[in-house]
Amino acid sequence: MGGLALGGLAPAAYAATSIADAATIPALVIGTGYGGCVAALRLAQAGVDVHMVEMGMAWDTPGSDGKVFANTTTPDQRSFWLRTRTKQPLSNFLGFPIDKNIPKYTGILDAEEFSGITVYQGRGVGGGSLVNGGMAVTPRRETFGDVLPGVNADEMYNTYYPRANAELGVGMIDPAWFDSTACYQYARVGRKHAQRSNFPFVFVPTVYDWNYMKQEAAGTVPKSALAGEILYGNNYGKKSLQKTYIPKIRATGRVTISPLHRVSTVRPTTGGYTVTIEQLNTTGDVVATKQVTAAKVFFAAGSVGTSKLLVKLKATGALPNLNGEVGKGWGDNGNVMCGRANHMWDPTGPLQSSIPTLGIDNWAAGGAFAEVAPLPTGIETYASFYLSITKTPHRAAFSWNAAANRVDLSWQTAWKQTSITAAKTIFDKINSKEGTIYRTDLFGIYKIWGDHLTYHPLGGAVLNRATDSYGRLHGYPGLYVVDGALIPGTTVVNPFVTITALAERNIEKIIATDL
Ligand code: FAE
Repeated sequence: MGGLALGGLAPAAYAATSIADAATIPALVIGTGYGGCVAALRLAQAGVDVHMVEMGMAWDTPGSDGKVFANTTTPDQRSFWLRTRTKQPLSNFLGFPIDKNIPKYTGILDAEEFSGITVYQGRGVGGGSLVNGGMAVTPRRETFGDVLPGVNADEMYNTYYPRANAELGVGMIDPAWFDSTACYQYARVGRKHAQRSNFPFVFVPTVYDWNYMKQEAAGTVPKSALAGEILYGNNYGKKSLQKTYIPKIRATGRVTISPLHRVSTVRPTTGGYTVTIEQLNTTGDVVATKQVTAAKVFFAAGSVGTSKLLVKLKATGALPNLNGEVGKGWGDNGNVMCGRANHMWDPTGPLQSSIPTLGIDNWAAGGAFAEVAPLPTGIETYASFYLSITKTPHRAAFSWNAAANRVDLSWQTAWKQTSITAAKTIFDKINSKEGTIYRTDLFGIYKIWGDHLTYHPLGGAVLNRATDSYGRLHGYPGLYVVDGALIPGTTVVNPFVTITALAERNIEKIIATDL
């Protein structure tokens, strides 16, 4: 399929189903993000019938404005998972709070609050691919030992990273267009400042359809990245899983998907596992409870979703033989955000593509990889804005809180100081060189650092600890982890390419040996 056609297509509709009570299925996949889609596609191609269960919505039907997804500048009920007020990562602008009331709805972005950290996650068929920035980065090979110690790097770099990049449709911006288009002025300013402080900068590959973006800039197609679409979904140009793995999954004819269904329990039974599934309505109420039997169950509910399920199931006696590593080794990929105030003669432009494409690599010297991020407000802000991924030793654990009937996370906000220190190795130097200062109006009043959140939850069921070296959970044959929970807290860069590549590696082995 050509880039134009792919970019212009609305997300492919597929036959969403509602799984029947008492169904018996060979393979059940919990969650429809990267790990879940890889597992479902490869199992189906190997001849196994699969059912995918997704707590979020299908996101294949336009709302009253004719669009499937809401715009970042005008959040509505579609924007957040069961909240009555938005919780935007950038909470303030010019010091003023910008959150607003919305109807409670099974919207697309979950801002899940734990003590000390808010974890942003996508909800819906396609998982995080629906809401993420599309930055599709393979870690430099020399850093791979920090990411997945114990995994053969040759195999990953020769086979599974290339496979993941090809399936996800990863591509690079045309550098000549980057240099000329108004919508990346903000990134060119970021590059200039990085260069003047002698930092190496890199173009970041993405899954955006670059031909489509060029046409957006030319005004010949409906705007998506150039209309600021990102956090609440992208209506046209981004190649989310809805445009890559999911159509392939559908084409196998062997996979059914139940949106608005949430797995609550998995317990052993003769011939496999009994899985309890709650069907939700769009205000989040449980409208039906179903029990199905699956020979094999693949946990792909994301780092947080999978960890929460496993910790609860171990503690409450459904899966008591899971080992003591379950819930451990969770990290935030060192995420921290900040803005810098530029001089009036250094405008970043009122039109900013929502897809970041430039990074400042100070990993080796300072433990920070910073992306030049947009502030797509539609007005000139004179601000440079950055998301940094940093080296941090801190790892938290999930635990079952019986009194409150929920899973807690032992993260401490103070741990972000390590990340701030690493990010400052870049931005203190740039500020000093440029004679500029940090913005203090984006995360509260007089608050420089966005240190309250992560977009990159990783770990909680770590490879070679809670599972064997291919994601088979210790203690329960036929139970697998296939998502970001396997990765012990960092991918050094943005995570989804690594999550996809690891899932490709593991499922290949599982199909060859377990089925
Ligand atoms: P994920 O994609 O989170 O999928 C898990 C799915 O399971 C979700 O759809 C859940 O709704 C569903 N689920 C959870 N619990 C249950 C349950 N009990 N029953 C049924 N379903 C359930 O997992 N990464 C990058 O590499 N580049 C970026 O530019 C980037 N930007 C991001 C921006 C934002 C705002 C966010 C939130 C994330 C971003 N990420 C980015 C992170 C990336 O999307 C994330 O690492 C992956 O989506 C994780 O993939 P998993 O397969 O682990």
